[in-house]
Amino acid sequence: MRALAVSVLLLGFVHLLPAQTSFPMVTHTVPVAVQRGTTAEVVVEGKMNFAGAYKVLISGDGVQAEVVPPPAPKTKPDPKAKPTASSVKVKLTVSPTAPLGVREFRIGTAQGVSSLGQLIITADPVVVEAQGINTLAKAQTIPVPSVVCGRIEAAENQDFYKFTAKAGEVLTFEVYCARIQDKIHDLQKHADPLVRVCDHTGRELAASDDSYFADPLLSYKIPADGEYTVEIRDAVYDGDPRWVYALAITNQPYATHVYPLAVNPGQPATVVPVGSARLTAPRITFTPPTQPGIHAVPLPVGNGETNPVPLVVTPLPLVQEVEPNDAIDTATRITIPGGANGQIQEARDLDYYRFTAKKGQTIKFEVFARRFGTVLRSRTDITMDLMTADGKRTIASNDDVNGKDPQLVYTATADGDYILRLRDLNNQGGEGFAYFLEADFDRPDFAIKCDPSKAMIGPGSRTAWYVQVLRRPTFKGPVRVTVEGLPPGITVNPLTIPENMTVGCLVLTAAKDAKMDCSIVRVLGTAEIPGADGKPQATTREATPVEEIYMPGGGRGRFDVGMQAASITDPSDLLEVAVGQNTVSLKPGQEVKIPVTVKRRADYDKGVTLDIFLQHLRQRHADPMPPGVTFVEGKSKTLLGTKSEGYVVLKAAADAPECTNVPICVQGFVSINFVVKVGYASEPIWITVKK
Ligand SMILES: [Ca+2]
Ligand SMILES: [Ca+2]
Ligand SMILES: [Ca+2]
Ligand SMILES: [Ca+2]
Repeated sequence: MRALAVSVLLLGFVHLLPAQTSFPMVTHTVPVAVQRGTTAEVVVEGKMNFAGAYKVLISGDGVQAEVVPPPAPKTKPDPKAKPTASSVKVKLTVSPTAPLGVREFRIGTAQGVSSLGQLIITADPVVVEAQGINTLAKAQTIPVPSVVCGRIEAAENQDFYKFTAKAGEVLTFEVYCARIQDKIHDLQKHADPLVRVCDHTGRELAASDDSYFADPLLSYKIPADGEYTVEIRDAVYDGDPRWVYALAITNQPYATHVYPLAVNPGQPATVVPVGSARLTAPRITFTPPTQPGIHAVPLPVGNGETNPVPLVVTPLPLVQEVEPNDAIDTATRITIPGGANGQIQEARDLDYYRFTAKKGQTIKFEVFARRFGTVLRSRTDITMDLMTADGKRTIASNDDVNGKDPQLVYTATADGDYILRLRDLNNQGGEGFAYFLEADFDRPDFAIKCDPSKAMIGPGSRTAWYVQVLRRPTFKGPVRVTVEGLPPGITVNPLTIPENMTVGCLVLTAAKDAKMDCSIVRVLGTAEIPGADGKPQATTREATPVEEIYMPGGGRGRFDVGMQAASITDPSDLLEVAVGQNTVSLKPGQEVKIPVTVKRRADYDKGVTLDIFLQHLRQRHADPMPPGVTFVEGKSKTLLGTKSEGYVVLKAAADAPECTNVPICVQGFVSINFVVKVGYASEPIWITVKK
């Protein structure tokens, strides 16, 4: 069965399209890397329908991307048949100064903006895998430095590349493969690539399996002038035609990590690189970015620069751990607010820190080291214990909150000293086990997320986004949500998420005369937060878009991404979801029944399901109802099948608190497959509860 699926993909047949209209789903890009300073064409492949592709949205600066129109068909197309395409060619023009690394993109098509794709901007020339290089004897010759783009296209696939190198050269081999699959909507099985460097006889000299999470990376010093090979394959000899990779081979200085990991914004800093860069530059002095946060920054070495290296930029005053600090009486002192740079130098290294707190102060300790889905790839999995000053009692412990990084929040019960102990969970240590410990008062703050991460809306139609607020315990206020960068013709309702709610509903409406377009948008949350002087200050946070991931077996997974996008499409399956009333005023204990009518496009005759929640298989991803108001699914008619009339019943509990004009909407969902549903929203329904 799988072999059949493989051949269908390889031959580029267009899949049988379901009657329902889906956004196109990107699975992979060939080749998956483009050299900066060049113009190149890549083919973006995927599922569903890429017909009518007209625009490419790409993250970051320095890259222009456009759709290359397909050649005119050789035979005259059937005018009644819907045009279909399983791929789209994209032309990329990359400026010589474009930042290096992985970029996110989406394709705008007549059916909607696609799920997320990723490609890589490289410094070195791109080489494409040749056919039939699956044995050592048939290895493909490549230059150094270069970036080979290929794929682990089938089970048992091994790709061999040969190159010449000189004695003493230090080469670094880095694979981008697993990391460009995490955000892919429909790629249930992921690659676990490995690389092996061999001499010309095939004798293994060095190998790497997992370095950047599942992606391999190794540096190797060439022992003698001659020819060498590098092999890439899946760790268990699995394969899939969608498993594309970029294998970068460089003789330039490379740093996997630096110590210290955290630096102050815009202030010259000196770090020790880990990796081949150390051979040319035992220490590197540079000026970090001015924006606090997690960055990947190329560091100056000689006349050139390294690869982008992960760094934390923080305005907090920084100290470095002072070894030995493996016991309470040698603990490194930190002040709050402040931060400490440390590393787990060797197996079983313990790092003790001492701080002073006053009774009632709430302090947040957060470690930055290794976070899946970010550039932070320290080798350590830190676990953290908070203890009394004598070390006799453990007050709290934490291992993982953000990826493998721990976080602890503690309200001091007495004035005095406390101890914080960091160690590696697996009792390992060494180079690259660097971490940054942030210690700050738990300030009132919030983050927001937006689910889903994209919208496809026909003229005159609507869809909904659900915005989730994640409040620090010390922040109670309302958050006003706004959207920037919508394509002309799309509007959203005003939205303020009150202090007793965590989810808000944004209904995106396309005007009846809206023209087909798509754009990258930013969803922003603004709240009044006490500043350094204690006075309220308007503070804005940008929402993290949540990409829907199709999980093996049919679950709806979610993955944080960087690009939120909205699109105006051709008229889609549902033209309108009309509700009997757009304001609801309830007294506690009262119930209301709202009639719902869906208007289908003339040729759309498949099922429709109504919902107020964003949910899948009873797993609820968003509930925008005000507290005490419930959606009584048992009394509602939501399974419309091929009919068009239904209703939803809402009920305010006897103790429901009062609220004013909280927006919700009814969505008509059209199922594309076991996971994907396209939501068509009603206008906002404004709910008020009044005693
Ligand atoms: Ca691996
Ligand atoms: Ca240490
Ligand atoms: Ca230590
Ligand atoms: Ca951990």
